[in-house]
Amino acid sequence: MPTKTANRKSDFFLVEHFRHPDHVSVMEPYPILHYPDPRLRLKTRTVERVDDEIRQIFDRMLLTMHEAPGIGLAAPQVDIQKALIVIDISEKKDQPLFLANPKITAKSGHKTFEEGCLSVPGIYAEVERAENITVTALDYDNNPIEITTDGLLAICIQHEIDHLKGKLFVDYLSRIKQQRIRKKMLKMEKITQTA
Ligand code: K1U
Ligand code: ZN
Repeated sequence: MPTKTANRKSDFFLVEHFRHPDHVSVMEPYPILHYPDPRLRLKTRTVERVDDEIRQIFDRMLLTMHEAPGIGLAAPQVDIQKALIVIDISEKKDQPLFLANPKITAKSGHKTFEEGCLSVPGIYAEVERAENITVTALDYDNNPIEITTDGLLAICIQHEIDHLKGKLFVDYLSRIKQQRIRKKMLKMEKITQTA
């Protein structure tokens, strides 16, 4: 996992690159887009291969997710329309999963879980998803991988893949709940802008 040294004044971090701790970059977390920003609805493009440019994005996404803090992040949340997600559900935050072009190839069962979203801060709601999933993707080293999983990881992967399609967890809620959340978010955004 990239370790970081905080410089609180500027919010820049010294980040050791994942798998290459001898390579250190100064990085700033990406700004996270908030609902109802229309850019969250843009579809993503698949990446041809995971090269150094993509790995640089992965490293910065991981920093952004850990700083937020969160357990997942998809590229559209930081205004990048590429099919990239990072996830780390480990307690020590040292087991990141980097997935490019993730695709669910099999799913079964149903599981309801109270979800949150870094793009909809302060809102939590129950969403029903598949309980067991199999996912194919390219990993940090451009290797094709297949993961079969359940529990929180399966939920988080489905939530992040939705982001890649411009879909948010609030879309699973009733119209009235969505309207309330939208109003609350716009009010919060106004307050933070004037503060
Ligand atoms: O995609 C995102 O916005 C990240 C989101 C992932 C997620 C959480 C719960 C269910 C499904 C998907 C978050 O990380 S929200 C924050 C969060 O859950 C959390 C934050 C700190 C510690 C533990 C969890
Ligand atoms: Zn989210």
